[in-house]
Amino acid sequence: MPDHANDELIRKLTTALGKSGVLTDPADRMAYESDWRGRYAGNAICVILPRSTQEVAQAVALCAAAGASIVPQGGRTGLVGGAIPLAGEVVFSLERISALRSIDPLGMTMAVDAGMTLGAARAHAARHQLDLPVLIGSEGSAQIGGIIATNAGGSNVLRHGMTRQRVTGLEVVLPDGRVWDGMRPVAKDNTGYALQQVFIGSEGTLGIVTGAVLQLVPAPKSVLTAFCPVASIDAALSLLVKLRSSLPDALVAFEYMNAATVALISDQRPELAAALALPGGPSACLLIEAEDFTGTEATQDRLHDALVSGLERGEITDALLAQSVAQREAFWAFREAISFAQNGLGHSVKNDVSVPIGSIPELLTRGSALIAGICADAQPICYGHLGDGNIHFNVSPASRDHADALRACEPAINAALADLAEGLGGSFSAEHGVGQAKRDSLARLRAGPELEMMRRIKSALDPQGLMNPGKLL
Ligand code: 2HG
Ligand code: ZN
Repeated sequence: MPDHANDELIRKLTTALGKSGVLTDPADRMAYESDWRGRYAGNAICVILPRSTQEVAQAVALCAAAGASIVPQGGRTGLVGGAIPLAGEVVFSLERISALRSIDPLGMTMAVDAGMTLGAARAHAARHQLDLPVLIGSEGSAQIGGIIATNAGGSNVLRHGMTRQRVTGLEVVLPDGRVWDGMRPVAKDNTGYALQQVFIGSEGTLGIVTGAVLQLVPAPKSVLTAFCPVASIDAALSLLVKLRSSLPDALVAFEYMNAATVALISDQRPELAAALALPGGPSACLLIEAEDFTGTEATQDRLHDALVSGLERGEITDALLAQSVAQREAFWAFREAISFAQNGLGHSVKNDVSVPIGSIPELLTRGSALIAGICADAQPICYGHLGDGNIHFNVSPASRDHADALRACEPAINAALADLAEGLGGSFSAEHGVGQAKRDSLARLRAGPELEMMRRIKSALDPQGLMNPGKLL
């Protein structure tokens, strides 16, 4: 848009939201214009901080009238640049719309504003012995609107599903500024197209989620957590099968880290490795979690027995069982440190793929061979949610000195891994979405009816193409 049109839009937005609701100074905008990895950065016309759904609606209507593009933004914890402006958009930060609207302990639902953090929502639920079971390391920053717009996954998907499964109702500001109130706190609503599902995972390209009704679950009485060096990926899968049958409703997390990942953390965060006192050199490891609802020793005994037989069969070489909350936190701190630790090597390549669980060994072997053929000084940092078939097939340089070489190989690595995952019947983006990072894979691998349907939905709901341009499609 020409400068005078931008100025006019800023003036109108300021009249609607007040001076403190519109950030125009580059220094104030900066934090909203890039992601935490320093990978994506852009320039917005301005960043707005509306205080209510009505203010969002008013601001969207003003942008639509001016033909200005909009980037909805949550906690900026994403990995594909989906919430970061490119150039000349208005960033809508939802951070000031963060109240608890209501909680219904009997119906086990809560209605929240989209800008509430996931951590705050879980804390509200916990006061009623309930939980919002979305387990991601960034829960302190990630916002409800963001986890809905990206259909966040996490470490307990094998038990509780993706964010999609948690949403019973939504409130969305549509691209023309109208508000769709679909805040229904009921599990059953069989009235035609499940419209809320269209917005979940749409990455801000169809509207702005301003509120949600979320289905909660009873909070467990306690959580049992184990950390185990594992002999091989086949051994890990065989243990998974045993755990699923001995803890059918209790197994919530089955996380895998290859040996290079464990070595990376031991190197970059020695204090976290020391807290675990892992025996021997770095080997692949599992982080296993089960929930107990009985208040007896029964679940613990079953987990214990399954791990002992895993040890006897040689599937795992050790088993550390958390004896305290602090120890459990130490296990998870090690696991959640991986994303940041990769940054320490100067450049990281992210490929968040899923395949049917039985194909994981093939994925790892063939993927590693492909990477070795493309970039000599790269190391596969493979870890993730083995229990649901989702591996973060990431790649780091062998050392900081090789960061530029890896950067040059990134497109070829991404294409090879995306093709491999899709060829094995999986997805080139299991939980992180498409954003800016994976648009070429979407265009290449989902061409035909799938992409056409997406484009038609996009143009039906956002005919002006104002919502989050340059992302997803
Ligand atoms: C995780 O599981 C997140 O830790 C981030 O999905 C993965 O940084 C990554 O690639
Ligand atoms: Zn993940």
